[in-house]
Amino acid sequence: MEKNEWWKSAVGYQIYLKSFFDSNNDGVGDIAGITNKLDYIKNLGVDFIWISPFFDSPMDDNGYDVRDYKSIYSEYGTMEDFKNLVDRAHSMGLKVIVDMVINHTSSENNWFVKSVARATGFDDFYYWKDPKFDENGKILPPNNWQSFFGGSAWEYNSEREQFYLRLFSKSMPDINYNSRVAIKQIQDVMEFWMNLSVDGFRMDAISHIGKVESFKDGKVNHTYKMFSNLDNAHEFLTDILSIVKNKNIVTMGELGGCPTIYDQLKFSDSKRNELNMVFEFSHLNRFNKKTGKPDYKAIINSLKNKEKLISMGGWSTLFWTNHDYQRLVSMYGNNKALSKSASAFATAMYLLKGTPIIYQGEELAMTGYPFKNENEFEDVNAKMLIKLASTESEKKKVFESLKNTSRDNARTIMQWNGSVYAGFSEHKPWFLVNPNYHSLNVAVEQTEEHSALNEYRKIITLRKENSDAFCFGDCTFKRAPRGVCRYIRRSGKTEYDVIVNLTDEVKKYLLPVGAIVYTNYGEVIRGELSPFEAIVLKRQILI
Ligand code: TEU
Ligand code: CA
Repeated sequence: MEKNEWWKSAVGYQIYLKSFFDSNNDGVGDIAGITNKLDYIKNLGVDFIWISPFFDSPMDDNGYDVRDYKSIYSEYGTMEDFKNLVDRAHSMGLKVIVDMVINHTSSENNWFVKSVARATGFDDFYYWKDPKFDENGKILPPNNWQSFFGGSAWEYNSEREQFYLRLFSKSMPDINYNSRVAIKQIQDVMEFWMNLSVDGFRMDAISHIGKVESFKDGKVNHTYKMFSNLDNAHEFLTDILSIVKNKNIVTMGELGGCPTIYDQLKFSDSKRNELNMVFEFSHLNRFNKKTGKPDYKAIINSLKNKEKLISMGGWSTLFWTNHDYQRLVSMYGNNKALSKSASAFATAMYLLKGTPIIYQGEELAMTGYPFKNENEFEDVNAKMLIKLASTESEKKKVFESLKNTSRDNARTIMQWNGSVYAGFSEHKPWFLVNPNYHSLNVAVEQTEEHSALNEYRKIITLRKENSDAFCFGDCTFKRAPRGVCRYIRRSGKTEYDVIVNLTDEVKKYLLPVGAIVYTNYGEVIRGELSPFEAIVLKRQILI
Protein backbone atom coordinates (compact mmCIF):
# COMPACT_ATOMS: atom_id res chain seq x y z
CA MET A 1 0.00 0.00 0.00
CA GLU A 2 1.29 3.41 -0.86
CA LYS A 3 1.53 5.88 1.95
CA ASN A 4 -1.04 8.26 0.51
CA GLU A 5 -3.62 5.49 0.18
CA TRP A 6 -4.86 6.21 3.70
CA TRP A 7 -8.43 5.55 2.61
CA LYS A 8 -7.75 1.84 2.15
CA SER A 9 -7.62 1.31 5.89
CA ALA A 10 -10.03 4.06 6.90
CA VAL A 11 -13.61 4.01 8.17
CA GLY A 12 -16.02 6.70 7.00
CA TYR A 13 -19.19 8.25 8.37
CA GLN A 14 -21.82 9.87 6.16
CA ILE A 15 -23.53 12.98 7.47
CA TYR A 16 -26.85 14.18 6.10
CA LEU A 17 -26.34 17.53 7.77
CA LYS A 18 -29.85 18.91 7.57
CA SER A 19 -30.90 16.20 10.06
CA PHE A 20 -27.69 15.76 12.03
CA PHE A 21 -27.39 18.45 14.72
CA ASP A 22 -28.76 21.98 14.99
CA SER A 23 -26.24 24.25 16.73
CA ASN A 24 -28.29 27.47 16.75
CA ASN A 25 -31.77 26.15 17.47
CA ASP A 26 -33.54 27.17 14.29
CA GLY A 27 -34.70 23.63 13.56
CA VAL A 28 -32.21 22.96 10.76
CA GLY A 29 -28.99 20.96 11.10
CA ASP A 30 -25.87 22.94 10.26
CA ILE A 31 -22.12 22.89 9.80
CA ALA A 32 -21.34 24.11 13.32
CA GLY A 33 -23.56 21.25 14.49
CA ILE A 34 -21.16 18.78 12.87
CA THR A 35 -18.21 20.47 14.58
CA ASN A 36 -20.03 20.09 17.92
CA LYS A 37 -20.36 16.37 17.38
CA LEU A 38 -16.88 15.51 16.09
CA ASP A 39 -15.96 13.87 19.40
CA TYR A 40 -18.90 11.52 19.07
CA ILE A 41 -17.86 10.64 15.52
CA LYS A 42 -14.22 10.18 16.42
CA ASN A 43 -15.19 7.92 19.31
CA LEU A 44 -16.89 5.55 16.91
CA GLY A 45 -13.49 4.83 15.38
CA VAL A 46 -14.16 6.89 12.28
CA ASP A 47 -11.35 8.40 10.16
CA PHE A 48 -13.26 10.55 7.67
CA ILE A 49 -16.62 12.19 7.26
CA TRP A 50 -18.52 12.69 4.03
CA ILE A 51 -20.98 15.57 4.28
CA SER A 52 -24.00 15.78 2.00
CA PRO A 53 -24.12 19.00 -0.09
CA PHE A 54 -24.08 22.28 1.86
CA PHE A 55 -23.73 24.67 -1.08
CA ASP A 56 -26.15 27.47 -1.79
CA SER A 57 -29.31 25.88 -3.17
CA PRO A 58 -33.04 26.44 -3.62
CA MET A 59 -33.36 23.05 -1.83
CA ASP A 60 -35.63 21.32 -4.29
CA ASP A 61 -33.63 18.13 -3.60
CA ASN A 62 -32.14 19.11 -0.23
CA GLY A 63 -29.03 20.63 -1.71
CA TYR A 64 -28.36 18.19 -4.54
CA ASP A 65 -29.58 21.10 -6.68
CA VAL A 66 -26.67 23.52 -6.44
CA ARG A 67 -27.21 27.21 -7.19
CA ASP A 68 -23.72 28.42 -6.28
CA TYR A 69 -20.91 25.94 -5.70
CA LYS A 70 -18.66 28.45 -4.01
CA SER A 71 -20.94 29.62 -1.26
CA ILE A 72 -22.67 27.95 1.64
CA TYR A 73 -26.43 27.65 2.05
CA SER A 74 -27.21 30.36 4.62
CA GLU A 75 -29.18 28.10 6.99
CA TYR A 76 -26.20 25.74 7.16
CA GLY A 77 -23.80 28.47 8.27
CA THR A 78 -20.90 30.45 6.90
CA MET A 79 -17.57 29.86 5.20
CA GLU A 80 -16.00 30.57 8.60
CA ASP A 81 -18.02 27.70 10.07
CA PHE A 82 -16.77 25.41 7.34
CA LYS A 83 -13.12 26.43 7.85
CA ASN A 84 -13.57 25.83 11.58
CA LEU A 85 -14.99 22.41 10.92
CA VAL A 86 -12.09 21.43 8.67
CA ASP A 87 -9.50 22.77 11.11
CA ARG A 88 -11.08 21.08 14.08
CA ALA A 89 -11.54 17.79 12.20
CA HIS A 90 -7.94 17.83 11.00
CA SER A 91 -6.65 18.55 14.47
CA MET A 92 -8.47 15.41 15.63
CA GLY A 93 -7.12 13.30 12.77
CA LEU A 94 -10.42 13.26 10.88
CA LYS A 95 -10.55 13.91 7.15
CA VAL A 96 -13.33 15.77 5.38
CA ILE A 97 -14.93 14.77 2.10
CA VAL A 98 -17.40 17.00 0.31
CA ASP A 99 -20.22 15.93 -1.97
CA MET A 100 -19.57 17.18 -5.51
CA VAL A 101 -22.78 17.22 -7.48
CA ILE A 102 -21.57 17.59 -11.04
CA ASN A 103 -24.06 15.66 -13.15
CA HIS A 104 -26.48 18.57 -12.87
CA THR A 105 -26.97 21.97 -11.29
CA SER A 106 -30.00 23.82 -10.04
CA SER A 107 -31.94 25.65 -12.75
CA GLU A 108 -31.28 28.74 -10.61
CA ASN A 109 -27.54 28.36 -11.14
CA ASN A 110 -26.12 31.26 -13.10
CA TRP A 111 -24.67 28.86 -15.67
CA PHE A 112 -28.18 27.74 -16.50
CA VAL A 113 -29.49 31.29 -16.65
CA LYS A 114 -26.70 32.07 -19.12
CA SER A 115 -27.39 28.92 -21.09
CA VAL A 116 -31.07 29.80 -21.46
CA ALA A 117 -29.95 33.16 -22.84
CA ARG A 118 -27.42 31.45 -25.13
CA ALA A 119 -24.61 33.56 -23.65
CA THR A 120 -21.24 33.02 -25.32
CA GLY A 121 -19.63 29.84 -24.06
CA PHE A 122 -22.80 28.68 -22.29
CA ASP A 123 -25.04 27.78 -25.24
CA ASP A 124 -24.24 24.05 -24.99
CA PHE A 125 -23.43 23.95 -21.26
CA TYR A 126 -26.57 21.81 -20.80
CA TYR A 127 -28.34 19.33 -23.11
CA TRP A 128 -30.76 21.32 -25.25
CA LYS A 129 -32.94 19.63 -27.89
CA ASP A 130 -35.67 20.81 -30.21
CA PRO A 131 -39.15 19.53 -29.47
CA LYS A 132 -41.05 16.97 -31.46
CA PHE A 133 -44.64 17.67 -32.43
CA ASP A 134 -47.63 15.35 -32.65
CA GLU A 135 -50.22 15.53 -35.47
CA ASN A 136 -52.10 18.28 -33.61
CA GLY A 137 -48.99 20.39 -33.26
CA LYS A 138 -48.63 19.58 -29.57
CA ILE A 139 -45.10 19.85 -28.22
CA LEU A 140 -43.49 16.51 -27.32
CA PRO A 141 -40.15 15.73 -25.67
CA PRO A 142 -37.31 14.68 -27.99
CA ASN A 143 -37.31 11.06 -26.83
CA ASN A 144 -38.78 8.60 -24.32
CA TRP A 145 -36.10 8.87 -21.61
CA GLN A 146 -37.54 8.73 -18.11
CA SER A 147 -36.37 10.71 -15.08
CA PHE A 148 -35.19 8.81 -11.97
CA PHE A 149 -37.80 10.81 -10.10
CA GLY A 150 -40.66 9.81 -12.45
CA GLY A 151 -42.02 11.20 -15.71
CA SER A 152 -40.15 12.39 -18.78
CA ALA A 153 -36.48 13.32 -18.35
CA TRP A 154 -37.08 16.41 -20.53
CA GLU A 155 -38.42 19.80 -19.53
CA TYR A 156 -39.58 22.48 -21.92
CA ASN A 157 -38.10 25.96 -21.66
CA SER A 158 -40.31 28.50 -23.36
CA GLU A 159 -37.57 31.10 -23.66
CA ARG A 160 -35.23 28.90 -25.70
CA GLU A 161 -38.21 27.01 -27.13
CA GLN A 162 -36.27 23.85 -26.50
CA PHE A 163 -36.24 20.98 -24.05
CA TYR A 164 -33.42 20.49 -21.56
CA LEU A 165 -32.44 17.11 -20.16
CA ARG A 166 -32.90 16.55 -16.42
CA LEU A 167 -32.44 13.04 -15.11
CA PHE A 168 -33.59 14.12 -11.64
CA SER A 169 -36.09 16.86 -10.74
CA LYS A 170 -37.23 19.42 -13.29
CA SER A 171 -35.18 22.08 -11.57
CA MET A 172 -31.98 20.01 -11.96
CA PRO A 173 -30.72 20.31 -15.56
CA ASP A 174 -27.91 17.92 -16.62
CA ILE A 175 -24.53 19.45 -17.51
CA ASN A 176 -23.17 18.63 -20.96
CA TYR A 177 -19.48 17.83 -20.59
CA ASN A 178 -18.88 17.99 -24.31
CA SER A 179 -18.60 21.67 -23.47
CA ARG A 180 -15.03 22.63 -22.56
CA VAL A 181 -16.42 25.54 -20.61
CA ALA A 182 -18.38 23.13 -18.41
CA ILE A 183 -15.30 21.02 -17.70
CA LYS A 184 -13.29 24.14 -16.83
CA GLN A 185 -16.01 25.55 -14.56
CA ILE A 186 -16.36 22.32 -12.57
CA GLN A 187 -12.59 22.02 -12.24
CA ASP A 188 -12.52 25.56 -10.96
CA VAL A 189 -15.11 24.63 -8.32
CA MET A 190 -13.11 21.59 -7.23
CA GLU A 191 -9.96 23.68 -7.04
CA PHE A 192 -11.81 26.15 -4.83
CA TRP A 193 -12.65 23.44 -2.28
CA MET A 194 -9.19 21.89 -2.47
CA ASN A 195 -7.79 25.29 -1.55
CA LEU A 196 -9.95 25.08 1.55
CA SER A 197 -8.06 21.90 2.50
CA VAL A 198 -10.76 19.31 1.91
CA ASP A 199 -9.44 15.76 1.67
CA GLY A 200 -11.62 14.45 -1.10
CA PHE A 201 -14.79 14.39 -3.10
CA ARG A 202 -17.79 12.10 -3.26
CA MET A 203 -18.87 12.36 -6.89
CA ASP A 204 -22.66 12.31 -7.03
CA ALA A 205 -24.51 10.30 -9.71
CA ILE A 206 -21.24 10.08 -11.62
CA SER A 207 -22.21 7.05 -13.71
CA HIS A 208 -24.80 9.23 -15.43
CA ILE A 209 -22.59 12.04 -16.73
CA GLY A 210 -22.35 10.46 -20.19
CA LYS A 211 -25.43 10.01 -22.41
CA VAL A 212 -26.03 8.12 -25.68
CA GLU A 213 -25.46 11.01 -28.00
CA SER A 214 -27.78 9.95 -30.78
CA PHE A 215 -30.51 10.73 -28.23
CA LYS A 216 -32.62 7.95 -29.69
CA ASP A 217 -35.41 6.28 -27.71
CA GLY A 218 -34.37 3.77 -25.08
CA LYS A 219 -36.01 0.44 -24.31
CA VAL A 220 -39.27 1.09 -22.46
CA ASN A 221 -38.77 0.81 -18.67
CA HIS A 222 -35.02 0.60 -19.22
CA THR A 223 -34.31 4.03 -20.64
CA TYR A 224 -31.78 4.61 -17.82
CA LYS A 225 -29.40 2.52 -19.93
CA MET A 226 -29.17 5.47 -22.32
CA PHE A 227 -27.43 7.50 -19.61
CA SER A 228 -25.69 5.04 -17.31
CA ASN A 229 -22.13 3.70 -17.27
CA LEU A 230 -21.30 4.68 -20.84
CA ASP A 231 -17.84 5.14 -22.38
CA ASN A 232 -18.17 8.90 -22.61
CA ALA A 233 -18.79 9.09 -18.84
CA HIS A 234 -15.26 7.72 -18.40
CA GLU A 235 -13.86 10.21 -20.90
CA PHE A 236 -15.52 13.18 -19.18
CA LEU A 237 -14.54 11.99 -15.72
CA THR A 238 -10.89 11.45 -16.67
CA ASP A 239 -10.83 14.95 -18.09
CA ILE A 240 -12.45 16.53 -15.04
CA LEU A 241 -10.33 14.63 -12.53
CA SER A 242 -7.04 15.60 -14.18
CA ILE A 243 -7.32 18.44 -11.66
CA VAL A 244 -6.81 16.12 -8.66
CA LYS A 245 -3.99 14.08 -10.19
CA ASN A 246 -0.90 13.82 -7.98
CA LYS A 247 -2.72 15.58 -5.17
CA ASN A 248 -3.56 13.83 -1.94
CA ILE A 249 -7.28 13.88 -2.73
CA VAL A 250 -9.54 10.87 -2.50
CA THR A 251 -12.44 10.43 -4.92
CA MET A 252 -15.42 8.17 -4.36
CA GLY A 253 -18.05 7.86 -7.05
CA GLU A 254 -21.68 6.91 -6.88
CA LEU A 255 -22.54 4.37 -9.56
CA GLY A 256 -26.23 4.03 -10.25
CA GLY A 257 -27.86 2.44 -13.26
CA CYS A 258 -26.85 -1.16 -12.48
CA PRO A 259 -23.12 -1.08 -13.23
CA THR A 260 -21.57 -4.46 -14.06
CA ILE A 261 -18.42 -5.45 -12.23
CA TYR A 262 -16.48 -4.41 -15.34
CA ASP A 263 -18.12 -0.98 -15.30
CA GLN A 264 -17.14 -0.68 -11.64
CA LEU A 265 -13.60 -1.74 -12.46
CA LYS A 266 -13.31 0.84 -15.21
CA PHE A 267 -14.31 3.56 -12.76
CA SER A 268 -12.09 2.40 -9.90
CA ASP A 269 -9.14 0.61 -11.50
CA SER A 270 -6.00 1.91 -9.82
CA LYS A 271 -4.30 1.83 -13.22
CA ARG A 272 -6.80 4.30 -14.68
CA ASN A 273 -7.08 7.95 -13.71
CA GLU A 274 -10.63 7.89 -12.49
CA LEU A 275 -12.00 7.18 -9.01
CA ASN A 276 -10.33 5.72 -5.94
CA MET A 277 -13.47 3.80 -5.02
CA VAL A 278 -17.09 3.28 -5.95
CA PHE A 279 -20.51 2.95 -4.36
CA GLU A 280 -22.81 0.46 -6.02
CA PHE A 281 -26.21 -0.67 -4.81
CA SER A 282 -26.68 -4.30 -5.78
CA HIS A 283 -27.01 -5.41 -2.13
CA LEU A 284 -30.06 -3.20 -1.54
CA ASN A 285 -33.78 -3.90 -1.82
CA ARG A 286 -33.19 -7.55 -2.65
CA PHE A 287 -36.26 -9.54 -1.66
CA ASN A 288 -37.53 -13.00 -2.46
CA LYS A 289 -40.65 -12.40 -4.56
CA LYS A 290 -42.51 -15.39 -3.09
CA THR A 291 -41.74 -15.06 0.62
CA GLY A 292 -41.16 -11.30 0.80
CA LYS A 293 -38.09 -12.08 2.93
CA PRO A 294 -34.64 -10.72 2.08
CA ASP A 295 -33.03 -12.56 -0.81
CA TYR A 296 -30.02 -13.68 1.19
CA LYS A 297 -28.36 -15.39 -1.72
CA ALA A 298 -28.44 -12.21 -3.79
CA ILE A 299 -27.24 -10.11 -0.87
CA ILE A 300 -24.29 -12.39 -0.10
CA ASN A 301 -23.50 -12.58 -3.79
CA SER A 302 -23.32 -8.84 -3.91
CA LEU A 303 -20.82 -8.86 -1.03
CA LYS A 304 -18.76 -11.43 -2.94
CA ASN A 305 -18.73 -9.16 -5.97
CA LYS A 306 -17.46 -6.24 -3.93
CA GLU A 307 -14.47 -8.42 -2.99
CA LYS A 308 -14.10 -9.61 -6.56
CA LEU A 309 -13.85 -6.01 -7.73
CA ILE A 310 -10.97 -5.43 -5.32
CA SER A 311 -9.19 -8.60 -6.41
CA MET A 312 -9.43 -7.34 -9.99
CA GLY A 313 -7.68 -4.06 -9.12
CA GLY A 314 -10.64 -1.82 -8.28
CA TRP A 315 -11.87 -0.73 -4.87
CA SER A 316 -15.28 -0.91 -3.14
CA THR A 317 -16.86 1.14 -0.44
CA LEU A 318 -18.58 -1.05 2.13
CA PHE A 319 -21.89 0.43 3.18
CA TRP A 320 -25.38 -0.82 3.91
CA THR A 321 -27.51 2.21 3.15
CA ASN A 322 -27.39 5.98 2.77
CA HIS A 323 -29.75 8.96 2.62
CA ASP A 324 -31.54 7.49 -0.42
CA TYR A 325 -32.77 4.22 1.09
CA GLN A 326 -34.93 2.75 3.79
CA ARG A 327 -33.01 2.23 7.05
CA LEU A 328 -30.96 -0.98 7.24
CA VAL A 329 -32.83 -2.55 10.17
CA SER A 330 -36.21 -1.77 8.61
CA MET A 331 -35.12 -3.16 5.27
CA TYR A 332 -33.41 -6.39 6.34
CA GLY A 333 -33.41 -6.52 10.12
CA ASN A 334 -36.06 -6.97 12.75
CA ASN A 335 -37.94 -4.45 14.85
CA LYS A 336 -37.87 -6.76 17.84
CA ALA A 337 -34.13 -7.34 17.58
CA LEU A 338 -32.77 -3.97 16.54
CA SER A 339 -29.32 -4.09 18.05
CA LYS A 340 -28.81 -7.78 17.19
CA SER A 341 -29.85 -7.37 13.58
CA ALA A 342 -27.89 -4.14 13.14
CA SER A 343 -24.72 -5.68 14.55
CA ALA A 344 -25.15 -8.85 12.48
CA PHE A 345 -25.36 -6.90 9.24
CA ALA A 346 -22.53 -4.60 10.33
CA THR A 347 -20.28 -7.59 11.04
CA ALA A 348 -20.96 -9.11 7.63
CA MET A 349 -20.23 -5.89 5.73
CA TYR A 350 -17.59 -4.07 7.71
CA LEU A 351 -15.10 -6.91 8.15
CA LEU A 352 -14.73 -7.27 4.39
CA LYS A 353 -11.91 -5.72 2.40
CA GLY A 354 -12.82 -2.21 1.24
CA THR A 355 -13.70 1.10 2.84
CA PRO A 356 -16.59 0.98 5.36
CA ILE A 357 -18.92 3.97 5.41
CA ILE A 358 -21.57 4.16 8.12
CA TYR A 359 -24.66 6.27 7.52
CA GLN A 360 -25.61 8.57 10.43
CA GLY A 361 -27.92 6.83 12.87
CA GLU A 362 -27.23 3.38 11.45
CA GLU A 363 -24.91 2.83 14.41
CA LEU A 364 -27.93 3.33 16.68
CA ALA A 365 -30.09 0.95 14.63
CA MET A 366 -32.35 3.87 13.74
CA THR A 367 -35.49 2.64 12.00
CA GLY A 368 -37.70 3.79 9.15
CA TYR A 369 -40.52 6.20 10.01
CA PRO A 370 -44.10 4.94 10.60
CA PHE A 371 -45.65 7.14 7.90
CA LYS A 372 -49.42 7.53 8.21
CA ASN A 373 -50.28 9.73 5.27
CA GLU A 374 -48.85 11.10 2.07
CA ASN A 375 -48.56 14.67 3.34
CA GLU A 376 -45.77 13.60 5.66
CA PHE A 377 -43.29 13.19 2.81
CA GLU A 378 -40.75 15.95 2.17
CA ASP A 379 -38.71 14.32 -0.57
CA VAL A 380 -39.09 15.68 -4.10
CA ASN A 381 -38.92 12.13 -5.43
CA ALA A 382 -41.77 10.91 -3.20
CA LYS A 383 -43.88 13.97 -3.97
CA MET A 384 -43.40 13.45 -7.70
CA LEU A 385 -44.49 9.81 -7.52
CA ILE A 386 -47.62 10.78 -5.56
CA LYS A 387 -48.39 13.52 -8.07
CA LEU A 388 -48.03 11.13 -10.99
CA ALA A 389 -50.58 8.69 -9.54
CA SER A 390 -53.85 9.63 -11.23
CA THR A 391 -56.53 7.59 -9.42
CA GLU A 392 -57.25 7.24 -5.70
CA SER A 393 -56.39 3.55 -5.76
CA GLU A 394 -53.11 4.26 -7.54
CA LYS A 395 -52.30 6.92 -4.97
CA LYS A 396 -52.94 4.40 -2.23
CA LYS A 397 -50.64 1.91 -3.87
CA VAL A 398 -47.90 4.50 -4.24
CA PHE A 399 -48.28 5.49 -0.59
CA GLU A 400 -48.06 1.87 0.56
CA SER A 401 -44.84 1.40 -1.35
CA LEU A 402 -43.34 4.75 -0.29
CA LYS A 403 -43.97 3.89 3.36
CA ASN A 404 -41.32 1.21 3.03
CA THR A 405 -39.07 2.60 0.37
CA SER A 406 -39.16 6.40 0.54
CA ARG A 407 -35.85 8.16 0.97
CA ASP A 408 -37.52 10.11 3.76
CA ASN A 409 -37.16 7.05 6.01
CA ALA A 410 -33.45 7.79 6.17
CA ARG A 411 -33.81 11.53 6.64
CA THR A 412 -35.61 11.82 9.97
CA ILE A 413 -33.85 13.66 12.75
CA MET A 414 -30.74 12.08 14.33
CA GLN A 415 -31.64 10.75 17.78
CA TRP A 416 -29.19 12.16 20.34
CA ASN A 417 -31.14 11.80 23.58
CA GLY A 418 -34.59 11.44 25.12
CA SER A 419 -35.35 15.15 25.51
CA VAL A 420 -37.72 17.06 23.27
CA TYR A 421 -36.89 16.76 19.53
CA ALA A 422 -34.46 13.98 20.40
CA GLY A 423 -31.81 16.48 21.48
CA PHE A 424 -31.34 17.62 17.88
CA SER A 425 -32.64 21.13 18.55
CA GLU A 426 -34.78 23.10 20.97
CA HIS A 427 -36.78 24.34 18.02
CA LYS A 428 -39.26 22.21 16.10
CA PRO A 429 -37.10 20.46 13.48
CA TRP A 430 -37.59 20.89 9.74
CA PHE A 431 -38.57 17.22 9.49
CA LEU A 432 -40.04 14.34 11.46
CA VAL A 433 -38.58 12.83 14.60
CA ASN A 434 -39.15 9.10 14.88
CA PRO A 435 -41.40 8.45 17.92
CA ASN A 436 -39.03 5.71 19.09
CA TYR A 437 -36.42 8.33 20.07
CA HIS A 438 -37.29 8.06 23.78
CA SER A 439 -35.55 4.72 24.04
CA LEU A 440 -33.49 4.66 20.87
CA ASN A 441 -30.86 7.39 21.09
CA VAL A 442 -27.16 8.03 21.61
CA ALA A 443 -27.43 8.82 25.33
CA VAL A 444 -29.26 5.57 26.14
CA GLU A 445 -27.07 3.46 23.90
CA GLN A 446 -23.84 4.82 25.40
CA THR A 447 -24.84 3.19 28.67
CA GLU A 448 -26.04 -0.19 27.39
CA GLU A 449 -23.32 -2.76 26.91
CA HIS A 450 -24.99 -4.50 23.98
CA SER A 451 -26.57 -1.52 22.28
CA ALA A 452 -26.12 -1.23 18.52
CA LEU A 453 -23.82 1.72 19.20
CA ASN A 454 -21.47 -0.29 21.39
CA GLU A 455 -21.57 -3.29 19.06
CA TYR A 456 -20.62 -1.02 16.13
CA ARG A 457 -17.70 0.29 18.18
CA LYS A 458 -16.53 -3.24 18.94
CA ILE A 459 -16.72 -4.28 15.30
CA ILE A 460 -14.80 -1.21 14.12
CA THR A 461 -12.21 -1.70 16.86
CA LEU A 462 -11.74 -5.33 15.87
CA ARG A 463 -11.21 -4.24 12.27
CA LYS A 464 -8.72 -1.53 13.12
CA GLU A 465 -6.73 -3.45 15.72
CA ASN A 466 -6.23 -6.26 13.24
CA SER A 467 -5.83 -4.24 10.09
CA ASP A 468 -3.29 -6.64 8.56
CA ALA A 469 -6.05 -9.17 8.14
CA PHE A 470 -9.20 -7.04 7.89
CA CYS A 471 -7.92 -4.13 5.80
CA PHE A 472 -5.22 -5.79 3.77
CA GLY A 473 -5.57 -9.57 4.10
CA ASP A 474 -7.12 -12.06 1.66
CA CYS A 475 -10.82 -12.73 1.71
CA THR A 476 -12.34 -16.10 0.90
CA PHE A 477 -16.06 -16.81 1.06
CA LYS A 478 -17.08 -20.22 2.40
CA ARG A 479 -20.15 -22.36 1.97
CA ALA A 480 -22.71 -21.95 4.74
CA PRO A 481 -26.41 -22.67 5.37
CA ARG A 482 -28.87 -20.45 3.49
CA GLY A 483 -28.91 -16.95 4.93
CA VAL A 484 -25.58 -17.40 6.69
CA CYS A 485 -22.69 -15.31 5.44
CA ARG A 486 -19.27 -16.79 6.09
CA TYR A 487 -15.86 -15.68 4.96
CA ILE A 488 -12.26 -15.93 6.10
CA ARG A 489 -9.87 -13.01 6.30
CA ARG A 490 -6.24 -14.01 6.42
CA SER A 491 -2.88 -12.37 6.83
CA GLY A 492 0.27 -14.47 7.24
CA LYS A 493 -0.48 -17.26 9.68
CA THR A 494 -3.48 -15.61 11.30
CA GLU A 495 -6.98 -16.03 10.05
CA TYR A 496 -10.36 -14.73 11.13
CA ASP A 497 -13.50 -16.72 10.44
CA VAL A 498 -16.50 -14.40 10.12
CA ILE A 499 -19.84 -16.19 10.53
CA VAL A 500 -23.10 -14.26 10.45
CA ASN A 501 -26.67 -15.50 10.50
CA LEU A 502 -28.48 -12.78 8.54
CA THR A 503 -31.89 -14.36 9.13
CA ASP A 504 -34.36 -14.27 12.00
CA GLU A 505 -34.30 -18.07 12.25
CA VAL A 506 -32.20 -20.48 14.27
CA LYS A 507 -29.71 -22.31 12.03
CA LYS A 508 -28.16 -25.67 12.87
CA TYR A 509 -24.45 -25.09 12.60
CA LEU A 510 -21.39 -26.75 13.97
CA LEU A 511 -19.08 -23.93 14.85
CA PRO A 512 -15.51 -24.36 13.57
CA VAL A 513 -12.65 -24.29 16.07
CA GLY A 514 -11.08 -21.00 17.04
CA ALA A 515 -10.95 -18.39 19.74
CA ILE A 516 -14.01 -16.18 19.84
CA VAL A 517 -12.93 -12.59 19.25
CA TYR A 518 -16.39 -11.17 18.62
CA THR A 519 -19.92 -12.25 19.40
CA ASN A 520 -23.02 -10.07 19.39
CA TYR A 521 -24.77 -12.48 21.78
CA GLY A 522 -22.20 -12.58 24.57
CA GLU A 523 -22.57 -16.32 24.89
CA VAL A 524 -22.09 -18.85 22.11
CA ILE A 525 -23.95 -22.17 21.70
CA ARG A 526 -21.69 -24.41 19.65
CA GLY A 527 -24.35 -26.40 17.73
CA GLU A 528 -26.48 -23.60 16.36
CA LEU A 529 -26.65 -20.01 15.28
CA SER A 530 -29.33 -17.88 16.89
CA PRO A 531 -31.28 -15.30 14.85
CA PHE A 532 -28.93 -12.51 13.72
CA GLU A 533 -26.02 -14.06 15.54
CA ALA A 534 -22.58 -12.85 14.48
CA ILE A 535 -19.38 -14.59 15.53
CA VAL A 536 -15.76 -13.97 14.64
CA LEU A 537 -13.20 -16.67 15.40
CA LYS A 538 -9.44 -16.36 15.32
CA ARG A 539 -7.05 -19.15 14.39
CA GLN A 540 -3.36 -19.64 13.79
CA ILE A 541 -2.67 -21.79 10.77
CA LEU A 542 0.22 -24.20 10.52
CA ILE A 543 1.93 -23.92 7.15
O1 TEU B 1 -28.45 9.77 -6.19
C1 TEU B 1 -28.28 9.26 -7.50
C2 TEU B 1 -29.42 8.41 -7.94
O2 TEU B 1 -30.46 8.42 -7.37
C3 TEU B 1 -29.19 7.57 -9.14
O3 TEU B 1 -27.91 7.65 -9.57
C4 TEU B 1 -29.51 6.17 -8.76
O4 TEU B 1 -28.38 5.49 -8.86
C5 TEU B 1 -30.64 5.66 -9.56
O5 TEU B 1 -31.64 5.43 -8.62
C6 TEU B 1 -30.41 4.43 -10.44
O6 TEU B 1 -29.94 3.28 -9.87
C7 TEU B 1 -27.78 10.95 -5.92
C8 TEU B 1 -28.01 11.41 -4.51
O7 TEU B 1 -27.51 10.44 -3.62
C9 TEU B 1 -29.47 11.72 -4.31
O8 TEU B 1 -29.79 12.08 -3.01
C10 TEU B 1 -29.84 12.83 -5.26
O9 TEU B 1 -31.21 13.07 -5.23
C11 TEU B 1 -29.45 12.49 -6.69
O10 TEU B 1 -28.12 11.99 -6.81
C12 TEU B 1 -29.48 13.74 -7.52
O11 TEU B 1 -28.43 14.56 -7.16
CA1 CA C 1 -29.37 25.45 12.60
